[in-house]
Amino acid sequence: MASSMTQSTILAPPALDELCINTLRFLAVDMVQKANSGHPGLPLGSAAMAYALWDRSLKFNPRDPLWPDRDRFILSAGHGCALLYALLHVTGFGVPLAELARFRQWGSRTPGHPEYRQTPGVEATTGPLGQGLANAVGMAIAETALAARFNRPGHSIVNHYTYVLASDGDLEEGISSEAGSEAGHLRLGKLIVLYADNHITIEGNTELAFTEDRMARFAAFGWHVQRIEAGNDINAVASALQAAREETTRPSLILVRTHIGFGSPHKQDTAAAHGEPLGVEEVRLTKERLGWPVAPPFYVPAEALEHFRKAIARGRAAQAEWELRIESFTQEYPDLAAEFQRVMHGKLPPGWDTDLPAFTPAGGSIATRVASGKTIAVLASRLPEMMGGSADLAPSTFTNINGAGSFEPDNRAGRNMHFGIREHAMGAILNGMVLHRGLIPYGGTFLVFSDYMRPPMRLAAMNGLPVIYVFTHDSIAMGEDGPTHQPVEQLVGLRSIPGMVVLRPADANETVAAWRIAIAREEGPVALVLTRQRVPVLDLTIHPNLPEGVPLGGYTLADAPPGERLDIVLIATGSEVHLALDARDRLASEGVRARVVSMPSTDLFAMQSDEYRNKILPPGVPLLVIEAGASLGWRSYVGPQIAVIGVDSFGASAPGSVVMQYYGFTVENICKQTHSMLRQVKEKP
Ligand SMILES: Cc1ncc(C[n+]2csc(CCOP(=O)(O)OP(=O)(O)O)c2C)c(N)n1
Repeated sequence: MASSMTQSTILAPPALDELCINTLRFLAVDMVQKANSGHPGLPLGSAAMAYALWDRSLKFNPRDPLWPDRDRFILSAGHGCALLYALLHVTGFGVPLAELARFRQWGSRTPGHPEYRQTPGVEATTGPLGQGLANAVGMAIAETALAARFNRPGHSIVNHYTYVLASDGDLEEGISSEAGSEAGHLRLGKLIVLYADNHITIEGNTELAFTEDRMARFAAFGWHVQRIEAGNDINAVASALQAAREETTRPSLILVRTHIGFGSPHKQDTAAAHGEPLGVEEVRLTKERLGWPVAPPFYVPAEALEHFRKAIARGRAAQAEWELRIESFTQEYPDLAAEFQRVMHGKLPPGWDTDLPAFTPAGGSIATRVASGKTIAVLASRLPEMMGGSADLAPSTFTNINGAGSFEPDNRAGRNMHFGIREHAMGAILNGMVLHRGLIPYGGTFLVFSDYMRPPMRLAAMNGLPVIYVFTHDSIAMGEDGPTHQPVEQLVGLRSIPGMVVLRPADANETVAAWRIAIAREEGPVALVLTRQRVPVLDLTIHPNLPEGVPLGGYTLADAPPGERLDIVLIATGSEVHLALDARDRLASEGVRARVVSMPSTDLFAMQSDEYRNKILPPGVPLLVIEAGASLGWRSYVGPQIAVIGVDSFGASAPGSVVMQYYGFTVENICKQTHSMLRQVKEKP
């Protein structure tokens, strides 16, 4: 009797575990089969290790997916999302079975790749390989920084792990090296990556293109690395996860040998399992092989569901325990606790933007990058949640918060990030910091190198993440470094990203206004585009409407004399606004009545009412745009009757003022173009 009891207690758990793992496998298989598209291979191969994590260690509450101290789980291999949706369903998130049956259909909570805010429990949009892994680095940075800021002896209110499930593609992408190197350097001990080493990508075996020693690579980055040969051995995975958590000073990579399409008689270990349904017959054979009923589809055995749903009680208990901790923290540190709640809710403190710097012409010309640095200094003194830096260009981008220290392994309270020369990872890390919540992150580089971080900027915009980019050296006027460093097509490129607000301020005062917009924006990213060279300061006594004008995207800075007919509107952005003002004066002496519209943000201008836009750009009045960037796009912002002085070729190496002159950015040329436009208008019947 005693021995049979012992036997059943030994046998019962693995049998239940197997049942649970197969539930996940076949939910995913059935989802892909029903949708007739998707990726069954990764879920079949990785279900066991994902189960080991979710069942044995992941701290989450399906009934409150956004509870602040939950562990974060990022499926970096977003194409395998059928596995994630299956996990979310069985553990009791708001993803009912009917939604699994609507995988990849219009309006479902189960889109083709995980999308932030579309599915409860999805922490980050993933799919572009490598992004999720780098997002996780940002989340782990946020956890570490917030723990340093808020935890007190005996009060640990920020204390969670960031877990990633990554694939070969994630590790092949260069961003994984950038982010891996940064994470190793920063000693992010609470970042744990499970790597599904299944030897297969789309074109076939990884031997075709991916042969380096991945463990050695991550060890060289400063990671703790472990290998598991049997990917379905959940005890081995659980032990490795335990060892990873016990390693507190290095991030962990656990290489798990898995088999893509596990259990499929004809597709396991082949690329055919990767990205297409198994097929009705192969689904049947796979189910039979793993001892699963062929019908019905979307079968969830009651015992498995009951076991999975224990996650709800577990999660509630974990959250309740944390809430008790918060309570006692609040009693002992009421101000700090209120501050914690404020930053985690993304609320700005009262008075954060009062008395921001105001610049006067008497102070002399000043580069907008320098004005930005001065603005950061004031904002950061009021917003301790501001944390940012640059991709090794801080002395040029003026992104440092003076006196705030560097965020480094020996100074977790530092607020200046050193991203290294890793723009791509910087962009994705910034996304992860926003996704975590509790911080206002920003990152800077030269505008021309924004190209290196375009994929994460696109995701920031797609997901409405309020990341702030500080892009300096914003035109050919940056000069001597030549065409490799002179941005041309970047402005229009950034403006073409839906949801991105691009602001190119004309002077120091517009820069302050631009930062105010950037900090206040909750709906998505803002790119601040700033000059390297000094530009005159617009006098607020002459242009009192400047602070209210910038948030409208475009506004009249200098008008034709009141009551007189308007001949032309000169629209300029950034440093070219000053040329436009000078040209307006010259044109006045030549009998031409010109209005100058400063348009720091075409995006914000496009959001204004027709009435406002028609007031600023009266229909029928010719428009001349002056912007040292590609002319493409202007017509769509401001209408048909338009000419552009722009840059539609690459730049050249020479002092900035000389380059600008050769490319036509002179008062003379603006006047010449104006007269030529007006002649054409007159000649038209
Ligand atoms: C940046 C990027 N490039 C290309 C793709 C297209 N893609 C999707 S999955 C995949 C390769 C999948 O191989 P692996 O990462 O090993 O996943 P598995 O085959 O194990 O499912 C590729 C190239 C992508 N999603 N993201």
